[in-house]
Amino acid sequence: MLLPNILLTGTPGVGKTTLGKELASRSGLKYINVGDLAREGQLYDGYDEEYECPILDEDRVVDELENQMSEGGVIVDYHGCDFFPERWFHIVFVLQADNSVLYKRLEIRGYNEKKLKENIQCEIFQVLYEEALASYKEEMVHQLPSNKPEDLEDNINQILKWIEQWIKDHSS
Ligand code: DAT
Repeated sequence: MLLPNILLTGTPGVGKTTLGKELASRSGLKYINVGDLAREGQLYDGYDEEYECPILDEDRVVDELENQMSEGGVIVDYHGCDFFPERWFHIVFVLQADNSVLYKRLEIRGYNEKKLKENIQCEIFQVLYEEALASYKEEMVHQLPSNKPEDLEDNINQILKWIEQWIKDHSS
């Protein structure tokens, strides 16, 4: 059976992991968190002194994922999307949260003032939405509100329906 690949993107803290894991458990698709994958495989290329974090080795991440992506049925979660091959994904969701909501979530995570400010600005300027629009066909890119538990439930149900329809459309 053919299964679709789904990209979940958006500013850190918008709820990609929460949605991705729940969606995986309810759809049977496989969930991959690119941040975790990079950490486990040390898929890094240097260290960013300004942002105090390792720099993702995007080519190695792509190589690492290629086989699974060509099989299908993968949900990918990452706060970036311009380095994945466009052909990998059948749909792209950009999660979005209100500033005050996002601020609280990132504060709880212990982000420092600089990192908090940068991420809130990233959300205000819809950086990930713009990146998704620049990287994928416009009709594939969908924004999802991700402020409250009801949003999560709505998003899951909506995506489950989309998956079901995609599978029907691609079975012959
Ligand atoms: P991300 O993976 O985008 O960094 P996350 O899934 O770790 O985000 O979520 C960050 C926090 O927000 C976490 O404590 C769970 C909470 N959260 C996520 N989606 C939510 C929603 N729809 N309603 C309420 N809280 C949510």
